[in-house]
Amino acid sequence: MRIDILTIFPGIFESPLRESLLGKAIASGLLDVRVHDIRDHATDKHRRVDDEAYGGGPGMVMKPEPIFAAVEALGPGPKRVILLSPAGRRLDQALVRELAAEPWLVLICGRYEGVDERVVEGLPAEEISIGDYVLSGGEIPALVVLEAVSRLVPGVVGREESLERESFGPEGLLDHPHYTRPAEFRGMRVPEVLLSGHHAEIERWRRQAALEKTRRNRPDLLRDEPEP
Ligand code: 9D3
Repeated sequence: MRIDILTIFPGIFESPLRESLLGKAIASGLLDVRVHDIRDHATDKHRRVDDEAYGGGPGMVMKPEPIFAAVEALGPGPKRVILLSPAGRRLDQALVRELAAEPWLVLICGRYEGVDERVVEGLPAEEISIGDYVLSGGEIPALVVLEAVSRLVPGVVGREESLERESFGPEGLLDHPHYTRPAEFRGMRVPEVLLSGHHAEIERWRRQAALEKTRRNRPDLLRDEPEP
């Protein structure tokens, strides 16, 4: 799978693309990730990528020309172009699955107050948000999309983990609590049933504990309505 990232801060991507699972997937050729500096496609001598907002107001807006030029420089081919934007459709695992089935993604990272709307309209680009909180730009969201999507590319994640890749936990519950040695740490005991070797009882305990954690942390997952 090919993923091109367009940004005015290419340095942000250096270590995340080098380290860990993502680094290995890129080194092994499973993922072809390329980072491009939008500023390289500015045409004026000051290499400007932003300008004042029509209609006034505080904050600058990213100009459309360098972004169009950066996308067009990628060459022909079937691309799904995404603008990371706080005004986008919220990312969830269903959307991640959809994106992972594409051969070629282009992720455009906005900065400043936003990006000229003709990027959305004319490229065209679909807007995706990673959640309802305010960040300073689309770079970290692009890394979130990249990491979530790459885990679903065959071969990126090992066989054992890939068994649980499909759903967001069984029946849409949060994961059960996990423990490792020692059996007692600072007075806190590992639940005895987990030490018992009684697999049916362990399964029952885990399901109950997952249900309680979901009720406490994410009661919205237990209602049978779709997400708002
Ligand atoms: C005053 C209105 N703000 C929108 C909520 C302005 C604004 C805030 C943050 C404009 C741009 C940004 C930068 N954020 C992103 O580019 C971004 C983002 C985010 O802030 N939260 C969640 N997902 C994303 S994806 C891109």
